[in-house]
Amino acid sequence: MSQALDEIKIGGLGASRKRVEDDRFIRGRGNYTDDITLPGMLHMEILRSPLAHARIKSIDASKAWEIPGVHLVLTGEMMATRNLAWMPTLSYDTQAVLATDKVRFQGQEVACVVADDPYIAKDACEAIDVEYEPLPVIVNPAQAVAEGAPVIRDDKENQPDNVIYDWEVGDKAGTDRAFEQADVVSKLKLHYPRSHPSPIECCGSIADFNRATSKLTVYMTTQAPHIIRAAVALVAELPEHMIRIVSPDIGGGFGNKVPVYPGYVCSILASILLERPVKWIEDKSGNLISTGFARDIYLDGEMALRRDGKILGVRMHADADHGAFFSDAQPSKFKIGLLHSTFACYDLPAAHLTARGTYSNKAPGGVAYRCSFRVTEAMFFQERMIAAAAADLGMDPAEFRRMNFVKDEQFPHRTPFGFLLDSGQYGKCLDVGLKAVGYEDFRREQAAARKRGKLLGLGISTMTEPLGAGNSREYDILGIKMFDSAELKIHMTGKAILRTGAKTQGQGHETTWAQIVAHELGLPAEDVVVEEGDTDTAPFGMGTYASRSTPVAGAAVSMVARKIRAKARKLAAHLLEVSEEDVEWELGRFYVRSAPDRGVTIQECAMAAYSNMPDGMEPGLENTAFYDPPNLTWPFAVYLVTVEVDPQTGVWDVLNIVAVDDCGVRINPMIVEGQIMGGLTEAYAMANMQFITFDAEGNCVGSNYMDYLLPTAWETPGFELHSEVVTPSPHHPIGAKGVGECAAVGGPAAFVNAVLDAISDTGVRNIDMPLLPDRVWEAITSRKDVSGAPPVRTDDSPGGSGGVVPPQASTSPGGSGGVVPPQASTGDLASGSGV
Ligand code: MCN
Ligand code: CUN
Repeated sequence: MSQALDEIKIGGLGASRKRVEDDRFIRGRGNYTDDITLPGMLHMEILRSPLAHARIKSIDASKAWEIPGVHLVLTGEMMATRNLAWMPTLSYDTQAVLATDKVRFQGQEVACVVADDPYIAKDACEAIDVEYEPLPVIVNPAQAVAEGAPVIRDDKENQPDNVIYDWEVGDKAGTDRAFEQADVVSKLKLHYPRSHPSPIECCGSIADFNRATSKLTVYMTTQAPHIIRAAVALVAELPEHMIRIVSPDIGGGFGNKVPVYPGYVCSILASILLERPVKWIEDKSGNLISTGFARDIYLDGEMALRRDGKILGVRMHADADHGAFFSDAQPSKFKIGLLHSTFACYDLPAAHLTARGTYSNKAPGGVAYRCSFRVTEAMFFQERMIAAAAADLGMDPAEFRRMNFVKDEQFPHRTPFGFLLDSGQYGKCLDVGLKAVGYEDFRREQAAARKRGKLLGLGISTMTEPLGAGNSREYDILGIKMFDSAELKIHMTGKAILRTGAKTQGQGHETTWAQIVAHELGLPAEDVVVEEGDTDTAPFGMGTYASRSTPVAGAAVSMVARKIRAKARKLAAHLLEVSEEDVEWELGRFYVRSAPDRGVTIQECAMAAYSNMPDGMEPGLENTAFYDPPNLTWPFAVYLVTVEVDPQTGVWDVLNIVAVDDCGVRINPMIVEGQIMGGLTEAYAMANMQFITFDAEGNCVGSNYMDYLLPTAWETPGFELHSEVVTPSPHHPIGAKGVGECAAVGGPAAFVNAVLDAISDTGVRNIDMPLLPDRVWEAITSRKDVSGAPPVRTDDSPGGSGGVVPPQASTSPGGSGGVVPPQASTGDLASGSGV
């Protein structure tokens, strides 16, 4: 009798298995960095700069040293003696660990104190006397390139200005021709404001240097432990095999925990100097003010259109504000991440993108927040531009999209920017979404409601995201090729441990990787324990970001399980006393082809690997796979949002959200839905309430949860999720595509398009995020766009209490430029008018 195992029953592919990690989390038994206490451990706190740009005239730490319980005060000067005042970033720039010459953003690390407890350390920080000489401040790209702008990075040779890069991609001549042939040219310009991943757990590290063994162990909140090990080896010049990076449980990463932060480096140096464990746990304001933010990009584009709705070409320019150091974690070939994935799902004959990155007196960052390297900005611009173009043509936005989609039979499809899309059914996803939202009925209702003065709107957004970097031919970070890995050890009783080079931060890898093993080997998922994040035990991998884990590490899990199965087949042939060619496989069991009831289970094969292997066979049942994907995976999604806007107040309420996600084969449908709901919540937050901005002096406005709003369950709308469209990735071993970021990437434009649709009678083409009620109200009453960086209201800002950005006031991003001298009155920041 055949021992057919039901895959769902063993927790294999497609099982909505409960997350195994949640058991410890909901019992309060998680093991986060701050939960770890080591014998003799000291505590470190950071002194941050109150000014955005200032020369450091002197630092007097003598009073701090005198405070009882203080063990060490680190300053830039001391770091410099060990060549550690500066460190390399992941984008071939340098970043100050502790400031020596100047401070370049508010919140920059100036000194560290290590003490018996964090309170003493904090008090001692306040006892450090720093004398600053304020310098003119730059808070946007227009100011950065304005004439006479102060050079922020005067520490660098060959850096005469504030430009980090000028980059271009695509076909300029072909795009110019498309515009010559266009019947209609549609234009759009917008700002995607700075946002912050803001995980609930802040960043932190515990460095533990043991002089006796020369071993450095660092427990820390990193999404990419092996990259950190490499960085520590190179920066601190320590031997790599003497460095162990351990990422324990992580309370959310969202991209915030990819970069290398000064706090990590200082805790390591302090531990080496003091030969005691040193713990640094960032506070919330420190996290919001100084660690990797995202976006802050000005996008300006136009679309060449034929009268019948065919898109002929797209031209785009991006101005990205990277803050004081270019510290993006992104593939090194692409200066502005994968922004050129924009319009990938549309069949464009030609496209051209130029991008300029500039320094400013703001915290460094720019790339990471649920985004796969700026794909969020790419998709936001794409779907806002598509909506604007449909309006200019007087076409239905759904039909306009359908007409221009890459069609099912066109895959694999090469985009004009050079990406190769693997698979998709875009039209089908749109159909499912339109039906679910009741498109035709809503349009009728909307028209009827408008007659009664009620403003209803429907916004559509689609997204396709390049997920799974590498392949190693095109993708590397600092020259390290992007691939990933999995190691599987099957013990003699058929229980197993799996380790990968990825690092879960809430995504549920401990649950889903075991499901892949269950699918490949027929072992019950509960018999497979998954471990990630310890560089001493995990195989080398590039970590978890860019939703690359399923496309790359997940593929490696399949591949290593298949290696194990190949060896198990030999063991089965030996046990069954037949030749290997006569052995067949079904889930969990090998059997003799001619006598199907003669079989052995995978568990029996495991036992044989340790107790009864054939002569000459290497014992054991363990293996490792490194997986270098042939291509990225390209999930697709359609998001539809309906809203009602109150014309009296500009307040808008979400009526309905429909999400149709096609991420290929779903390993765990419940986890996928959780990822989509989380992403939609963040999308709603970005569209509705969230931004971190700066006044003219570079003061960060929004470095606390009073100003930087996180949506709770109370304000988050409900979602209707659809999973009926499944287009497997043709090159992924189990046909899965990434999904972790999709909804955060594609979601924001659906909300904005919905609000703009509701007020379409006003002729307003753009309101920049966040769509706060006052901005929406301003647009309705002025019948003008409300664009630019979010305004900061001050008493003396032009327009008095208003302070709303003049719509599209100038042609340059962020306004007319003009550098603001320090301590000058706060001008209208958003228009960049300065003084
Ligand atoms: N999955 C699945 N079937 C698929 C695709 C994915 O079952 N076809 C499952 C995976 O097995 C995994 C989860 O969904 O358990 C997410 O997988 P994937 O899309 O591969 O994304 P990663 O695991 O690489 O996670 C990274 C992604 C990123 S880049 C950000 S940012 C983000 C996100 O995940 N940060 C998160 N989701 C997050 N969710 C939580 N809870 N916390 C974060 O910090
Ligand atoms: Cu861009 S945020 Mo996720 O890739 O860690």
